[in-house]
Amino acid sequence: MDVRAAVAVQAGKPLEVMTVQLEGPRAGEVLVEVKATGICHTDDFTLSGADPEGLFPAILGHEGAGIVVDVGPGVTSVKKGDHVIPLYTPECRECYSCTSRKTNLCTSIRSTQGQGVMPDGTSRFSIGKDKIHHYMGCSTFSNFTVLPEIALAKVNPDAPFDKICYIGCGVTTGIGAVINTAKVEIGATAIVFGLGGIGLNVLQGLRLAGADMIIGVDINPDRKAWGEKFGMTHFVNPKEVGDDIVPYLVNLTKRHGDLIGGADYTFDCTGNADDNRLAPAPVRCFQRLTHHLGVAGAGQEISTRPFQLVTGRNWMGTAFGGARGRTDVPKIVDWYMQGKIQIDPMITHTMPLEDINKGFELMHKGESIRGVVVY
Ligand code: NAD
Ligand code: AHE
Ligand code: ZN
Repeated sequence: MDVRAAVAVQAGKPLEVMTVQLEGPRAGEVLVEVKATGICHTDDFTLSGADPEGLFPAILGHEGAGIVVDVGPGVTSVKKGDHVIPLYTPECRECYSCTSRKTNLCTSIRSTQGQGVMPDGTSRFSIGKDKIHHYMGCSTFSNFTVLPEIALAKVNPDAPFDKICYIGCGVTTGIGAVINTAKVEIGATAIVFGLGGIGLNVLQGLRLAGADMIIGVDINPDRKAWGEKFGMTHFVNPKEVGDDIVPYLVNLTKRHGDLIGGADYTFDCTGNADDNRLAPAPVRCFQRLTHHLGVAGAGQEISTRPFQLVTGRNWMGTAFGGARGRTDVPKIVDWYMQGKIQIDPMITHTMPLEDINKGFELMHKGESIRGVVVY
């Protein structure tokens, strides 16, 4: 069938909106009509050419919501008409990773997903005779896409597509980092570096978890007002504090007559590998945690003094907020519908597919929190 897609033809070039061909679902696969998709920084990262797994041409997009229109042989967990959120982290519930219960990163189809193809090793997208790669197993920058059944979360059909698409990545990543990965407790102190589409969701996760002191750190002064909307209690702009922000933060987090302060948790959501070494330093020296969320290009590394770890700190990463997609994503949609979490204010811009490159420009200028394409 003919579908409309924004194709990443070449690294570093704007997406090209065109008609491409999509084959129907094979065994274990599902055809989804995508109703809305968020534009995440990771799409931009891959489009830039920095992603070691970046393939071109490809149909990017991994933050969607839509409706099942057809299913291939053997599909049992979703049916035509179901409302779904595509999962770049699937949940097969059978592989070693899923059954271990130690990680949310299902490994059953990770290798083919990283090669831009379906689990059988082929692509469903093409232009004439030329194949186009899938992306993160989702390719939501197309009005129709095909996914493996295990990469779909069935969600409340009353939930609005143009809002819940954000749960397909940013919302779940931020809130999940707090709830699933860090397991923040009531009364904790936390520092969030970077108050963008991910960091603001970490803030609302901390509020949900009952953290007392929630410090937001951002070099963009406009992010102070944004942070305050989502539970931030203190804002620090490193440009105003001077060169060494660590002692400032340690001092700010002194509690109960402490001589030495320090947060219980930090979350690095800057996506800026050059500054990532800051995150462990203002954490207290006993088994407390710093969480790394930003993705980084080929060759980039993060580092810290071993002293930071010798003194009991843990430095760990989290992908998709530690969420098991088919189990946890429907719950997060319900939290939104029940008013437990906010999404609407963070969707700052919506646009048709034809204007998707404007969405990327708004992101580059720091003007949007989330741009959403509505089909
Ligand atoms: P964003 O650009 O919207 O937000 C980043 C924020 O960090 C901005 O407000 C910016 O001003 C601030 N910032 C940059 N450098 C800073 C510094 N040195 N100190 C303080 N603040 C600084 O980006 P986003 O959409 O929130 O994404 C953040 C990162 O998370 C990206 O790398 C993205 O690819 C990644 N991400 C990871 C996952 C995951 O599963 N781990 C999921 C989604 C996105
Ligand atoms: N392809 C990159 C890694 C990109 C990455 O880390 N992706 C995150 C999700 S970011 C969503 O916006 C992720 O889930 N990683 C786990 C995984 O299995 O990809 C690279 O460095 O090669
Ligand atoms: Zn994302």
